[in-house]
Amino acid sequence: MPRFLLRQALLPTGWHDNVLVVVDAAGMIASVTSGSVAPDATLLDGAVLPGLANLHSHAFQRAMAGLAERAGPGNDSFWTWRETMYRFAARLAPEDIQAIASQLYGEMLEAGYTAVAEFHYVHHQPGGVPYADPAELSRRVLAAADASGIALTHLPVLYRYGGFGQKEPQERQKRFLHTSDAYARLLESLAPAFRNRADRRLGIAPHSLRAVSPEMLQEAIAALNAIDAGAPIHIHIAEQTAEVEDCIAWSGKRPVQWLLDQGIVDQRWCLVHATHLTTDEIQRLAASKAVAGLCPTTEANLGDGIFPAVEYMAAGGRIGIGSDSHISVAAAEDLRLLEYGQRLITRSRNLLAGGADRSTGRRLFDAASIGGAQAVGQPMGVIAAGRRADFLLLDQDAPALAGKNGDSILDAWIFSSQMRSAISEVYVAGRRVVEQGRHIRREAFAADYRKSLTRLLEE
Ligand code: NGQ
Ligand code: ZN
Repeated sequence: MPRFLLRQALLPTGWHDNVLVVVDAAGMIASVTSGSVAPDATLLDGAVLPGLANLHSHAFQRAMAGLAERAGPGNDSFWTWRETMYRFAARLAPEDIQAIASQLYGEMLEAGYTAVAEFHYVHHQPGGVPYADPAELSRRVLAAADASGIALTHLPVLYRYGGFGQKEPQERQKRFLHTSDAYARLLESLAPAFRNRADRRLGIAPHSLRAVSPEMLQEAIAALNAIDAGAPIHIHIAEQTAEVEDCIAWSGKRPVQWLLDQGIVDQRWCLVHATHLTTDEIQRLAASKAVAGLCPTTEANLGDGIFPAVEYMAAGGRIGIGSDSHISVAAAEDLRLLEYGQRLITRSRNLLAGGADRSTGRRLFDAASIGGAQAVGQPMGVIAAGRRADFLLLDQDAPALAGKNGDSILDAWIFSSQMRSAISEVYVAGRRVVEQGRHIRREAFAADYRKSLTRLLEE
């Protein structure tokens, strides 16, 4: 069995030295023993963290990151960005989806993410006709994950309507749409690809309360439960104030309030964004044990607003982070911005540290690793027996980390390192996929990605 000796490692009980980790043939941790001597083990000579889960991704959007930063004729908003995004989504061919996702997943691994929840909603051909295999584009995403080595929670998206009250969808949304029956068939046809794989999980993602009816939401959950009754359920919610207003006009309730009132939200759920919350919603969401899926760099880029993280985390609310539109793919940067948003609105510091004399970086990292693992429904998030052997080795020589120990390493990595440069090696299920800061297939992915982008942006 592969054995690793971690010079300094963050375990559930804190930092330990010389940690021997024995990994089984499936890549799961069999045992963890600190204070070990093991000259024959593979030495990870520096500070080692558990891999993080990226709980929210729309892979194709990686290829349009940076293309929506030019002012339009009127007032630019989330909704004008969305039009640009729809035009871009309309042009993608299956090989583009695979090339973009492969490039992105390689970048995610370099950035410290060892798993991703892919909120996958481009399903059909341009115009809306399904591919010969209706799961064609899901299979492209699975292939990209396998090529990169990242663990994947695949969340095919259920999308049917263009707005609250079952408004008909727009022409540009046609590639996304399913009936309940077609959606259940999609899940069934994908399920075999997820059996007996510790690095894959199938879940569902009703796109938003705007895009599905209450009946369809129930039907989708029933279809998932027939396959895996504990599997993740993700939904976009309360990201923009216009959505909150439309939801009130439709139901008399705010989106998070409406969803919580259904009595179905529990640990399986990830409420993505959940930006706009009342005090009552904050308390109730925290008590539900669901994860709030925060995507600070995308939320900043799209002008969403600032999640009330201080109150929510003080109430015991669970969080995780996602890179969503991939305007930035850097775990440290999303964690940093989460804290900075709170600082900027309260004109105060170290707001998410969780108490006096505690490290802000440590609290952010612990919350995101544990909450992220819950949201993606994978055995990860801590270095412990029974979990997958996902490790991040921080670069001993990174100037930002010089002389740091224990939690100061996390504070320095999150607040003062240059993006992902401080991660030197990454392991998923005991397999090394990043060496000297570079994904092992970086060149091949970049070549295919360039080819796709050149063609896409030429048209
Ligand atoms: C998405 N993205 O599905 O890609 C959405 C925009 C929508 C974010 N919300 C579309 N960040 O919400 O309708
Ligand atoms: Zn999203």
